[in-house]
Amino acid sequence: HETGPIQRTDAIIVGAGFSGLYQLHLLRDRLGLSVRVLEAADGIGGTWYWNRYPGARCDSESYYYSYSFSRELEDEWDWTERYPEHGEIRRYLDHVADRFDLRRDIQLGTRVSGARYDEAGNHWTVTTEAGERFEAQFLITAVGCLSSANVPAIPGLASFAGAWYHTGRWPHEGVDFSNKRVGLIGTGSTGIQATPVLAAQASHLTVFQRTANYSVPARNGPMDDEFKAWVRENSSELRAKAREAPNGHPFDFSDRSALDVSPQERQAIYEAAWERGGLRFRAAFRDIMLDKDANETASQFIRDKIRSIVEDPETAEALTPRDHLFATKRPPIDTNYFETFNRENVTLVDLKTTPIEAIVPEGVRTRDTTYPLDVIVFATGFDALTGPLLALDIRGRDGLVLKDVWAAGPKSYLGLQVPGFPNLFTMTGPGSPSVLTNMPVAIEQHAEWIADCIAHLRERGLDRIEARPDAAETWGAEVDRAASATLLPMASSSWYLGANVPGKPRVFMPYAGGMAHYRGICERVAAGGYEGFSLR
Ligand code: NA7
Repeated sequence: HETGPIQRTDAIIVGAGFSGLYQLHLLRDRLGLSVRVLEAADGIGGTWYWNRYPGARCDSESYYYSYSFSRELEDEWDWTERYPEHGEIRRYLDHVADRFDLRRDIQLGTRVSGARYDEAGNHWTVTTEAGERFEAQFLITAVGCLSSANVPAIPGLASFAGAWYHTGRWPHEGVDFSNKRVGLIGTGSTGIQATPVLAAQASHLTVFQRTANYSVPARNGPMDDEFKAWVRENSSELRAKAREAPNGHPFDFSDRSALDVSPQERQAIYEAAWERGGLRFRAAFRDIMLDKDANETASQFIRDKIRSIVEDPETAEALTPRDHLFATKRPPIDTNYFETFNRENVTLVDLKTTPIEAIVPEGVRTRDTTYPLDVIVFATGFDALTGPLLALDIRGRDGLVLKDVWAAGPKSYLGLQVPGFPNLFTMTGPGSPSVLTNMPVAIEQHAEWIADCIAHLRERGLDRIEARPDAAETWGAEVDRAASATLLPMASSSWYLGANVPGKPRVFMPYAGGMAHYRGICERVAAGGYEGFSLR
């Protein structure tokens, strides 16, 4: 049903998380466009609006998991912890929305159900579930990459007598786990964050693990005054370092190979990296993500750590990852994850030996037994990258449907545009390096590139930009090449490959050539008059 008058603006942005907020600021306040942001949730924050599960916090450190475009914003905001918790990130984004007066152009509680390009009028018509219609020359998706919750189709879920939740759709009032028998399915970054917190609250926690995972201690802690002062003093340098880094983190990457040092020296370097903690463990040697033998030394170090932490040898064995190498799936970081399996009230179920057969009214039934549960928590991840975009039902020129165009896997130019879909920009989409990057760094680059592109069109009296098919083909080959130059495609069960969603095409989706390199490519494309795009 379509009701009401069509509401017209220059641009429509879908999503009010980190991406949508900054894109709105740029298009409205720097370019002077009229902009409408449509957001499905009842609040801003995107990922951080939805992910409120126990233990939810960012794996990037707070002082660089934030916008860098405004020095004033940076100076007036104080982070309390090394890794910000979900609530603190929401408060930060609320502050940004207020500070830049963004709310007046954001319409909450508005879920987009379709977007159609009109060739004759050269505009996009966006429809919402409530039947509203919006029209704009430019459509920008800022819907996130990990926002379509993946609840596995386990038979019997509807029959479960208790309550169940997906971590990415967490009830805002919270869940009381006291005196509850809780089952947690999934041991990715989310399950690994949630496990220790759930174990502390529940009467019993059963963790259902399909793939054992590597994890490095986060070493979270309060931001003390000394550290805050250091961050302020070094802010410009830290931001510059993040911009120039392969993953948007201001890490000092070692220039040494893990294979060029003695075993004793290597062990000492890994021990120091383990003590320091966090995602920067990867930076201990330059070739951990590039060379199988080098990576194996890191993988083995973590396997040994797991065995040294987990007291029960059988549990330790089941927790030891063997199916993939360290960080070839998104590497989690944790606070007492492995230690939690030493608690009396925690049980690990290895689904590789006893798969889940069904969910029954009283709990989860595996091949050999039934685990009675009051609550099931699905930490089973997302239909990553393509899921949120396909949910918008985007239709371009000549009746092209994005879902059909991407049936064999996503194709894009620079991860920013898709041939056949003029004036549509996809922030943090497949083909962009965003999910392999400290996200705000990728987001700022995307938003600025898109704003510059629209400014370029307007200054020249042009009204349409569309990626050329040959450019998208070439970019697809570059995405493949970049992935093959790393160890990332080796993890056959990773969501980078779409492997976690049954029936999804197995294509390595993110651009693995590094954020800084990607930024350079995008800058050259723009400087060359938007090479690979047709401008009209
Ligand atoms: P992930 O990383 O996709 O992890 C999901 C976990 O759930 C993973 O251990 C999966 O096992 C498991 N899973 C998925 N489906 C099932 C079924 N059907 N049965 C049992 N276990 C299952 O999602 P997260 O939310 O942890 O993290 C997503 C991103 O958020 C993360 O990378 C950060 O960027 C932030 P599998 O490994 O597929 O065997």
